[in-house]
Amino acid sequence: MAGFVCRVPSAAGRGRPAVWAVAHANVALVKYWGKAPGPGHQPATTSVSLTLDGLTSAARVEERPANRPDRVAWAPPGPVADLRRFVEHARTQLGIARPLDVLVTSNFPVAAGLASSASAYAALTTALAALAVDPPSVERLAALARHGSGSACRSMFGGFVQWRPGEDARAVTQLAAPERWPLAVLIAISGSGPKRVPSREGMRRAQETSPFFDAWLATNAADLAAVREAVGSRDLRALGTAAERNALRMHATALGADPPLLYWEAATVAVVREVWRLREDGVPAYFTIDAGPQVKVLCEPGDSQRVGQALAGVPGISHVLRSRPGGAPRVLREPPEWAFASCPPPAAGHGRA
Ligand code: 2P0
Repeated sequence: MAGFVCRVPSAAGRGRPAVWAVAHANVALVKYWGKAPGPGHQPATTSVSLTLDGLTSAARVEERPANRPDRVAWAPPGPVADLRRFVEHARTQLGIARPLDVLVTSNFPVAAGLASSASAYAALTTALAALAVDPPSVERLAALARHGSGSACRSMFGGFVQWRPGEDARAVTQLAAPERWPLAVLIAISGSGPKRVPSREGMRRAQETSPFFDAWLATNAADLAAVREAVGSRDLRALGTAAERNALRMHATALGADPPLLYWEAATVAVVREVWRLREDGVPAYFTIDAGPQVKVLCEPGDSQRVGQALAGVPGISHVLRSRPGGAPRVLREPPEWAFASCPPPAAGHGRA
């Protein structure tokens, strides 16, 4: 795939090089789980996430000659209907006249509960904005990214990010920059196959059928306040306690759905117990789980070696990814090195614990 930075004739007869952008995944500490009516994945509640360094998607966009159709693709290949719809919507919003050639890829397992749609649509939004005649503010781009996937709006910022319902310019805001709190985030991988039920479907089913969903909505404000305060004071115990509580309540709505949703595998529960055992041994480590079997664990950087080894030793865990608070999306003039291969390896800096 060498020669990615190729040129096509522009309307003015000059070539415009392809644009690449990269964006990171995020993990929610107060989950987005349930939608409000309205276009572009409006959330039912306010969520807070942490952008994850090294879990990265890259998007390449290039203008095509005027008489050609859009060409959109995932690498490795995946369903493109949503991607195509998003590109059409974004082109209108950004005033891009020409047809586009779009390729999106990630350096971590897609559709396995690691929020690859968030980083993918954030990277794509950033790349498309680079083609806009009058590039909008990052707040407006976050509102646009939300049309691809709700959680993508949070990946438009680095560090701790809050997303609240509504269309106003402050709906998505950064609570703290990544360098303000250098936490370690370890991700225990227990299987990289596709999720049994995609998060969009799981969210819908829980909202429409779970008797626990109203309680989930009612507890959002308290969890949000606790997480915001913990981020402000860099209190890992307070942050972790609230994040665990919020994750388990989200999964309680899933268990109560009809038909029920159980995203956990045996290894998921074993990691949760290992995290609790570490705490009993005096190591402050806290978990959260999204719509998949993987467990993400927050701890102090100085404890990450010990925590990583403990997680890697849990039966059913194949490997442990290491991350930390990550930054905002970036535009590149050439592809990141890992995106040259069609099945990219994990990013540099991610090893097995
Ligand atoms: C979150 N998740 O806050 C929650 C926790 C999954 C569990 O955001 O339908 O892929 O595209 O808006 O963004 C995953 O949901 O859903 C998600 P859509 P999305 O991270």
